Amino acid sequence: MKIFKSAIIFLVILFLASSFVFGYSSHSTTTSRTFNKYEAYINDNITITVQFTNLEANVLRGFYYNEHIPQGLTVNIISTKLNGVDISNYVQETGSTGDVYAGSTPYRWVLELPPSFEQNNSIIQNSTVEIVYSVSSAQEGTFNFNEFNWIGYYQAAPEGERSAFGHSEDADKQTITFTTNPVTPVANFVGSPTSGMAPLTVNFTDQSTGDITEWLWNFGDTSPANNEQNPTHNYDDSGIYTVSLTVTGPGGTDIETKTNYITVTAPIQYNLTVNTVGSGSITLDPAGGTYSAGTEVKLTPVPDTGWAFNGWSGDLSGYSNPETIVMNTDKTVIATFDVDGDADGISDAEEDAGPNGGDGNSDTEQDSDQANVATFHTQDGTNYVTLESEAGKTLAGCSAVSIPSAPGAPSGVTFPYGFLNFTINGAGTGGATTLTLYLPVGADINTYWKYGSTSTNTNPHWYEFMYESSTQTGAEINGNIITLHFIDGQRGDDDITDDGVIIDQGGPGIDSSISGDFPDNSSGGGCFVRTACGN
Ligand SMILES: [Ca+2]
Ligand SMILES: [Ca+2]
Ligand SMILES: [Ca+2]
Ligand SMILES: [Ca+2]
Repeated sequence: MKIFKSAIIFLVILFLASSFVFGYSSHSTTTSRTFNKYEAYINDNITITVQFTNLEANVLRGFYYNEHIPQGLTVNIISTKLNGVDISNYVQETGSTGDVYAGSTPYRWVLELPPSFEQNNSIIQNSTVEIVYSVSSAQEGTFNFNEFNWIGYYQAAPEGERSAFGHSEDADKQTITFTTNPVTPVANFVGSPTSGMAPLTVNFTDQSTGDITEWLWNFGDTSPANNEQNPTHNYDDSGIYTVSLTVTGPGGTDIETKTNYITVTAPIQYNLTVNTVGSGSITLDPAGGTYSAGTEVKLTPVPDTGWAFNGWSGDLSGYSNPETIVMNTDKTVIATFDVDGDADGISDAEEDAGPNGGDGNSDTEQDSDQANVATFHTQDGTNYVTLESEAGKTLAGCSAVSIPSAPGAPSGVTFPYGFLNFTINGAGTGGATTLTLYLPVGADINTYWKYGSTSTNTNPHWYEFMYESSTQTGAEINGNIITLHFIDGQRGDDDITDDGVIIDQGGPGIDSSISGDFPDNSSGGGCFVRTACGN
């Protein structure tokens, strides 16, 4: 039983070393035939190693090893060793194709010739014969190695037990394949564009030929190497850059270097000059005042205490606060500041120039004297709007702002009055309050959108702010008059905080997807258009 187990373990080891094979033997010997690989390119070599060991106490004489080499293969004898020592005193024989099996040629390594065995390559117990040779093919093809066998003579054994032999079996068969040589890579590429102003984006296109498995780009700047086939690279700094592409495949490697290939020129710089009228300053983002062509600069007017921003001139116009400008030439911008007696963010001069002689909410008081009423131009300067918070509350920081350029803007909605920015103070912590927005007579809007944070999404985002009975917040629209319902800290309050302060940035819009005429106030039983009335 113990022997049986050992045999099983030995066979498992043999199986794992898959090319190590047994075959049949008439005496106690082992034979293996090992291939260093089973696939090769044409004209490349596959090396075959044969190992024979005599395990019997008797000396084995007259040993020869015989292979049947498939037709079409070229054989190269590499070495023959007895106990690790090269021997040359043996005979290498080659037969004719088909003289034993059709389609193969016998190759024999004859270590000793009977009857005298003068070569003296006797194989004593535990001696090993190692035969190494290689095969190659000049053409593609699959070749089946079927048979090997050996013969020897135990001279001192009893009569009838002297002849010895062994041969391979089905499990010893091996198929090898020769495939077409890979095409040697030749590197080449183009880049586009090859010149321009920093920062320059260049699209590189691989034009290499051959069998390629790996690309390695060096763009000539300090960036790390790139392994894409067709990369895009940004050159941030001016300079002249040499670009190289190394391609590698089974057939070799090649490099294409294009010296001084990419020319990046320094960007043109433009100056932004800012001037002020009145008492205030302008903050620039990015700061500096000198910018590369194409830079977008954000300008924020900062009035001194008691003053308010009142419009742009020079290379900007309108009232948007803040405003952006694109630097494509030298520019000069003037911000006008005027006294703001009621601290709502809109100057006296601006409020006094508003509709109805400066009384936009028609309460016979000048809006410039009312801290809860602010009248001012919309961002493009073509219209006036009036904001009125409840009596006892005050407005601050009122301004016209551009429509946010952030993604997520509602399609099909236009904002003819831009966006409006304001803060209501004195609402009481967690308190509810309303703001009345007076648009020009004849305004025909049907929605109100905001861009800001909500408790369910604290990242600024677009959302429609029509009245909801469930939250009691949102816009009710009645012709040119809009009532905005707020609750401190709730939907619509951009600070989403119970602090008694309502912050709003939003705008009345026209949603083209809402078709038909809108009923006026009288036809809806007192309900406003597009509100949750009746729910
Ligand atoms: Ca004012
Ligand atoms: Ca008034
Ligand atoms: Ca006012
Ligand atoms: Ca608040």
